[in-house]
Amino acid sequence: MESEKPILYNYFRSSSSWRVRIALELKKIDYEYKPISLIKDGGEQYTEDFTKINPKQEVPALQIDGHLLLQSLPIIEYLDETRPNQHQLLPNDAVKRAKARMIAEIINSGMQPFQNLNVIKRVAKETQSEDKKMEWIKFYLTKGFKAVESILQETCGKYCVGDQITIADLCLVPQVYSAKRFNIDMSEFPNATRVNEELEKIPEFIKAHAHRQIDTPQELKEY
Ligand SMILES: N[C@@H](CCC(=O)N[C@@H](CS)C(=O)NCC(=O)O)C(=O)O
Repeated sequence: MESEKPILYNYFRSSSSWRVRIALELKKIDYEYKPISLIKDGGEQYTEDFTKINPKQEVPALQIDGHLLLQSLPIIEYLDETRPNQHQLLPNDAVKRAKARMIAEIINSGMQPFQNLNVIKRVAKETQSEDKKMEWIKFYLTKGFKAVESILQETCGKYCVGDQITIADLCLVPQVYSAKRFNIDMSEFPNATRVNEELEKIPEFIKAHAHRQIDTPQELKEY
């Protein structure tokens, strides 16, 4: 295993980046934070240099152990497999592992893509309407949270799947933040709300929060 300090290319408010930041904290991995602004000058994700790092022009990307890894969920699984001694994020039990991945996947493929910056910009452009854009986001986030909530009814303990922090929790916290940002009424989702509140108390989750990063704008910054 190479000893160079890992580099995380990310953006403070990117929910996919945030998942990986939580994993790095839980795994006690010291890393270099390379901010890639998704808004500055039309978006640094589109620069030639960053496109060489991630041809899909998205954050996060993680340089670690001599490898460049893309896609938050495979990155988290890699960290879990290579650092199994700290906070195991995929449960040993096959059923619990499947349920944790199920929740993570609903958020990863069924919610985040619909609120992704380039997608919502296109919706606003095609419809010529900010209201239609907000309706679009609200529709998909509400649909996703309905599904997550019904699974949590069966799986949750202190956290999404029992009392162990799993990959599902790493996805839930940034997604709840996004939902609140887009004015989704979370009172419809009491389990997701309660689990999120529990997770938000954990020091590693606090450290990884969008409002505590080096590229967090001053007006949002919490110390
Ligand atoms: N499935 C990818 C999603 C990555 C992604 O969509 N990242 C967003 C921020 S959360 C992004 O970089 N968006 C740039 C854009 O929309 O232009 C992952 O989990 O890493």
